[in-house]
Amino acid sequence: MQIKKTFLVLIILVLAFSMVSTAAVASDGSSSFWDWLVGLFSGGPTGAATGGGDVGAMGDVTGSADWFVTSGPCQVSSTGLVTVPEGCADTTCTVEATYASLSDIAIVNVVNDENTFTSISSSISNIGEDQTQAYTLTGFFPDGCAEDFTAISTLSGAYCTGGAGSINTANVCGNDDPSDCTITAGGFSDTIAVNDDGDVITGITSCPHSCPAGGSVALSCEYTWSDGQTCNDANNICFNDAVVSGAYCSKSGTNLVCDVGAQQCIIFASGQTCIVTVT
Ligand SMILES: [Ca+2]
Ligand SMILES: [Ca+2]
Ligand SMILES: [Ca+2]
Repeated sequence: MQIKKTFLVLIILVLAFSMVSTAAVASDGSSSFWDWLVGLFSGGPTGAATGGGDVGAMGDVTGSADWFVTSGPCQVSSTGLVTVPEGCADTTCTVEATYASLSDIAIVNVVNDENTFTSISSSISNIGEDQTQAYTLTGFFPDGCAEDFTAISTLSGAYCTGGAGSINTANVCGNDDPSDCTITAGGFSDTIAVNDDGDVITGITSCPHSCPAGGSVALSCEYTWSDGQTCNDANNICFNDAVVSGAYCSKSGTNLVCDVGAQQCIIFASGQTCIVTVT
């Protein structure tokens, strides 16, 4: 984006110096600004006026001098009015004035007038599980200027670690959408979504080994997933999904019931099966 920061610098440079031929009498030189301007031209060929004492030889030639900006973004008018366009960083300008055979320069410090950013934005908005990725974090000021806050950024979230430009995500068991990462700097935050990496159910584990004829056994089971992890996630819960088949086999609550006469019961869940021997 276009980056710029507002500067509101308006300076009127009053140019004065000692001139033996000047009849006009300037101010008494008591202000520091005036003293500075006197000092500005104190090395001039016509001799120096000094603060205090007799400054009757000084004249205001602001409107008569030629003004130039020799460095920096400033502009100066024919009457010594310095203006600065919007920008995004502290800087300096060099302003030069010449009058007759005299010249000197002034350094104008241009100070950034926007120091508080009001929003931040991460360079990435989502990331997969089990990834490491670089990011940048940009803070935006009300005038549209931007600044890089990557180095001071921190990360939080159940599956996120890192900060300062690097994000790491955990491998999250199951196929639920993992909770987001929050990236923070200067009291502002942005969200990085963590996406499931496409895990699918590949099997059932932890089924009951056996079931006593005429009795029952807890119908505990878990899914195994394509990334090798084992879990029941928030909405894929094996013992809830389980359908029981086989003669004299049934499901009662969270139990597998094996009536007398059953030889084996089969547990089906999400396309996977496990066989329970009746003893
Ligand atoms: Ca995974
Ligand atoms: Ca997953
Ligand atoms: Ca799920």
